[in-house]
Amino acid sequence: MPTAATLPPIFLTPEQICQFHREGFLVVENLTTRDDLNRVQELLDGLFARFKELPPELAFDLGDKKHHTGELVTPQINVAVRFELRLKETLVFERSLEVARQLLGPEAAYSYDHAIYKPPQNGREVPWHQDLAYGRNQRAVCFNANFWIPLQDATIENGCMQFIPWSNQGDLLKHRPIGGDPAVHTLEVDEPLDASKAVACPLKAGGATIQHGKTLHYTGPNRTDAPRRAWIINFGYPVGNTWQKG
Ligand SMILES: O=C(O)CCC(=O)C(=O)O
Repeated sequence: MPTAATLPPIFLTPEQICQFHREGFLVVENLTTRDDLNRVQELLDGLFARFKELPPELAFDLGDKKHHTGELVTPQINVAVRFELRLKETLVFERSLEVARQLLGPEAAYSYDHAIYKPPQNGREVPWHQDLAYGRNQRAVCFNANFWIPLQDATIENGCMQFIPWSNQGDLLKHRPIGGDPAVHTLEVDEPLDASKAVACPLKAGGATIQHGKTLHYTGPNRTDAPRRAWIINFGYPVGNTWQKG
């Protein structure tokens, strides 16, 4: 894996930029270094260690009812940079912003972020959904790029990202909380879905997948004995007056 000294500059090709806008996702390698991922993990581990002290509307379980007693299945911290500003000083943040500007335009800027940890053998998928269904910054989400950055290699076994190509070109589908349970935060598509064209994107640590706000995506359960950690940063392009910089 490259070091900060050997990391190549990232210039997306016109084909990569077109693929992102046409098919709704892109895989990039060598976005950052092992040392930088270690730093991100150190900062995020610090936040997960004080999960219960964070505001409950921002730190909750994605794999069960939003709030419950007992072990967390898929803990998530939203807007992690609000609690750990040093995340914005990492190389991966800087280089993701550069890539977002190549995809969206020079005014693209940080919009929000979240961190999702899947504990070993967590037994729970994140079902098919479109981020736009969550409704935050709805207009802006049409002009955004969501960087999913695994902190270790991402595999089908530990829950890498999977996408349905071209789904970004279709409609926003009907969603509901998993199982129709209003105590659950996590949404699932609530209409027939043909997942036979899904593309799984295993990824070496240091890379990222990037998806559009309407692209259907999914991650499987973590079936390994090691945690699967990911930091997700969303960059948006200011459109109209509904968009707020994070
Ligand atoms: O990290 C995961 O397992 C799920 C990520 C995801 O679905 C998202 O960022 O929208």
